[in-house]
Amino acid sequence: MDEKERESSGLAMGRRGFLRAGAAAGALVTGAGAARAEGPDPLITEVQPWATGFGDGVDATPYGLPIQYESDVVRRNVGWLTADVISSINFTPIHALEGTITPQGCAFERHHSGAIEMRKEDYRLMIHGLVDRPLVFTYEDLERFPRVNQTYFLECAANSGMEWAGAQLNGVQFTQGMIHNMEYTGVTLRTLLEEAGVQTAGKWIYVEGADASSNGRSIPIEKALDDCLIAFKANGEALRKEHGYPVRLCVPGWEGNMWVKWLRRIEVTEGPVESREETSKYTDTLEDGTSRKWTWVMDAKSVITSPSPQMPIKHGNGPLVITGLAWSGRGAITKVDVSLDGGKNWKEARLANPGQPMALTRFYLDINWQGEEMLLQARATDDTGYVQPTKDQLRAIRGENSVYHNNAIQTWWVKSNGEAENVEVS
Ligand SMILES: Nc1nc2c(c(=O)[nH]1)N[C@H]1C(S)=C(S)[C@@H](COP(=O)(O)O)O[C@H]1N2
Ligand SMILES: [Mo]
Repeated sequence: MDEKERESSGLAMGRRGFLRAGAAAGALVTGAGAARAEGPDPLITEVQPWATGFGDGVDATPYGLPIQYESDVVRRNVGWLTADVISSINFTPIHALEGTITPQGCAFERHHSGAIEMRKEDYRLMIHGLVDRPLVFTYEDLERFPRVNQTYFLECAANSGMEWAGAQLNGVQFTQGMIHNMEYTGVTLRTLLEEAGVQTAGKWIYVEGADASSNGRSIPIEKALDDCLIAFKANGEALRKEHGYPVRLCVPGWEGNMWVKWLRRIEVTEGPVESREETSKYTDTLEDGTSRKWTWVMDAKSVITSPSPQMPIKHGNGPLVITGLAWSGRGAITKVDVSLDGGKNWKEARLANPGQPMALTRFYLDINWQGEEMLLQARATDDTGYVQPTKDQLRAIRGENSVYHNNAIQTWWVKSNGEAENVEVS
């Protein structure tokens, strides 16, 4: 192989060869690459400040925060949604996250009476009611039961609740961001219920938190004994205060409201308590004005996170990665279809990993974009065969006065300049 051949094959080791290879690769993909080809890139040819001295020592940040350049990837709230920030909600920046795990530091928060601060030492969990042995557990007690690790999404039933009547909020963070997905470590609720001995008359449990709101909810005993988790770690570390430190309940696939934080009491009961949170709230108003209760499961849903209003296309024509998230409270995601034309034609997206039950699934569709306008949609299918509905299909049953459980297909209108807008294609 002579010099020339080595250079063109990309094997040349000299600076000239490296520059040429870099420029060629860049030019293939982006406009910026083409500009680089015109002259030397000082980021490559000049010694940069970060290479002329030392970086931070190992103890500069004993517990690290994201680098300053990522400081816009944060939870955000919508001021007009609630009267104050104590009983309020904010939204996960799902437009800017990748993979499926939500870092606790930017996972949305929903509090009915604010996030409380409790020491582990002050934690008590009581199980009583229709049990053979009423019990109280300390945090240390919980640590001595066999542990499990499970990844689950938590979606607030009100997620997308502002979008019922039409396109409202301009960003996937706000339209679909009442969701997070974490790997929980804890003890199964079944283990603790068996320790207490559930009597045959016990058909429900009532769970409540230690905060002033208590956020009490009734859960059928079948679900309690099936897959609920008493969690004390998330993503490997202690739960953050805002997510229920030191202990929260996980109710996989079911609406976020049931995932009681700062869990303090589990009462085994004959029937449901019919608390505020399951009667005046978290019920679904139907087309005819009546309300449906006990709609616990979060049905299959998906959304494109990029491009989206907060993630415009900035790189011009050529390869474009379309990506998003899909999930189902009834099981695993088996398929996600993506439409570029508002639902007329569909292409099957690539799942980054096989769908896991009741956890987020990441999908991709890699296209060659030539600046054409698009009406981007994603449509999820789960392993029960259920297909995510259009807004019209959902409204035919639910009317427009619903708040909760809006799992309709979302549309982003991507313009030829790469900007995207929340629009409705019913
Ligand atoms: N004790 C208690 N648990 C609670 C709440 C609360 O206000 N108090 N809010 C519920 C609601 S409505 C939701 S959507 C989830 C939100 O969990 P997160 O704040 O970890 O995102 O917690 C639920 N558990
Ligand atoms: Mo919620």
